[in-house]
This record gives sequence, structure tokens and C-alpha cells, in this order.
Amino acid sequence: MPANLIKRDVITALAARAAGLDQPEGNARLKQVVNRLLVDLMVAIDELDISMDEFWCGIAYLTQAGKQNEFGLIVPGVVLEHFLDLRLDEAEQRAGLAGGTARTIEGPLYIAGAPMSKGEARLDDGTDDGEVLFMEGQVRDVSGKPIAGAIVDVWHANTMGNYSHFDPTQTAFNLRRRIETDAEGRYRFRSIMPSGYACPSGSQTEKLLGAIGRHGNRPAHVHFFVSASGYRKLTTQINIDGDKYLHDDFAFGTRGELIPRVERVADAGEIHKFGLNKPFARIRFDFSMTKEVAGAPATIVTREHAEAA
Ligand code: MBD
Ligand code: FE
Repeated sequence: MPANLIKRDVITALAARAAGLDQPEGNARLKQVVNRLLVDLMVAIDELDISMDEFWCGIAYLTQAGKQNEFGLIVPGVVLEHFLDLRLDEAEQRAGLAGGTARTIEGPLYIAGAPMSKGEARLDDGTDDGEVLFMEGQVRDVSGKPIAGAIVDVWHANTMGNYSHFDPTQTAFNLRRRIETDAEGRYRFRSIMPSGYACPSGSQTEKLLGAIGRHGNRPAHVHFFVSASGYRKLTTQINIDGDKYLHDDFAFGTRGELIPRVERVADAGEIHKFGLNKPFARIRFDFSMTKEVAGAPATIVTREHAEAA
């Protein structure tokens, strides 16, 4: 079929009726969004001459993605989660809210309610014989003043790139903790060095990425939510320097400011001091928090999460 078969005002009229614009009932904001997306979709179908087979192939794809609970993975994979970050960054700039640690995507694998501890924690359950990682730092305001009592909610993958809860072979809340900063605003934890996540083979996400010539790998990373009363909640990650996918993340989460130096410690005295018997890795990373201000775009995101059992 040729492209552009339908006049634009026909599309506009169809979308308006389908979105309930001529009805008094219903949610006005939802109508606005449904209307716009329908117009854009019909225009795309007409301009690209999307065939019936292509259309229903797309619907079957989405149906299966929903059944497999994969939208949380497709969204970062097609750059939309990063795009939302860019919009929030820009909105903050315009509201005069500069500074603070860079944000990056949350991703689909957070579980609320991880065990709490004060000052320090061990994240791994000891069953994964990976490289030991000690990470520590300070939570401060943009002027450098330490923030005591901040909550560092940290989660990361194991040496296979898998996350507890989603990986039934791991114990509950393995590699997930909430750490309250001490009087000097400090947090520290012992864990194992994560490996990068790869989209499950056979998943709808992997199928799409493969079909458009892309891979589904992330560099190794550690996720954080940092929150403190009076400050804007920070959602971020650090990436592990040297990873093959460091600047080739399928989820577009890498930011230059979020790649701390990884120190490899092999000195026998240091190893002993840390209570270990083999070399380990050390990362220091401080978080800088901006003050909450009235009217600024919210950084607390309401989003459905998987529930801990
Ligand atoms: C992850 O671990 C992740 O952080 C993102 C954004 C997507 C998939 C897996
Ligand atoms: Fe992740």
C-alpha cells in the first residue's frame, strides 16, 4: 500500500473521539495523553505504511512482554528511562537546582524493605566466592557539610549478574541493604564485586534488541537511593571501571561522574587489617545532596516494585 492514505484531519477526529474528548466524563489529563498517543500512532502507521501483519506482530510482541512482566526492562532498553532522567535534569537546571551527584536510572530490579543498619553493613551472604569489595563514602550537602542519618539504600547483582528475589537461588535480600549514615555522614559496606547484567536469553527484550542489531548487556554497577530529611531523593548508580560494557550500556545508564576509581589492594598488611586472606577491591564514593525546595519537580517516583516475599 502507499503511504499517507489518510488525511490528517480524519486522524485527528478519530483520535479525539477514541480518547473521549467529546465526553464530559473521565479524566481530562488521561484523555489528553491518550489522544496524543493515538494521533502519533496513527500518523506513524500511515506514514510508514505499517502493514496489518506488522501491526499485529507488534501487538503480539507487547502481549507476550506483558505476560512476562518485561516492560520494566524494555523501557530502559529503548532509552526511555534515561530520557526521563534527562528531562528531570533539565527541569532542575531551569529551577536553579544545580549541583549534587548525577542521577541515573533506577532499573526494574529494586525491592523495597531491605534490612537496615547503622553506619555499616555486609551485603553478601558469604555464599558467592567473588572478589571482596569494600565501598565507603560520605553523604554531604552541596556545601560539603556531612549529613548524618541519611539512608543509603544499596542493591546490586552477584558475580553472575543476577539480583536476589528475581534469582531464586539467592537468599532473601542478598546484596540489598539500607545503611543509615553515622554522625559524620559516613556509610561503608562489605560486599562482592558484581558482574554486569544481561537480558535473559529468550526474553522479549532480548528478542527486540537482537532484531535491531543491539546487545542486552549492562556494565557491572551498584544501585543507590540516597535520602535524607530536607534533601531531594537521589536515584543513582556507580559503574565498575574497566568493564567491557562501561560505555556501551544497553540501558544508557552510564555517566562519566559515576565511574569511581577501583583500588585493588594486595598488600598483606592491608589484607590482614580488613580481616581477609586474599586481595580485595576498594571504592570510595561520596554523595552530594541538593536541598528540597518547594515547587521543584519531584524526585520521589511512585512506581510499582516487586514485593519482597
Ligand atoms: C539492571 O540491573 C538494571 O539496572 C537495568 C537498568 C536494567 C536491567 C537490569
Ligand atoms: Fe541493575
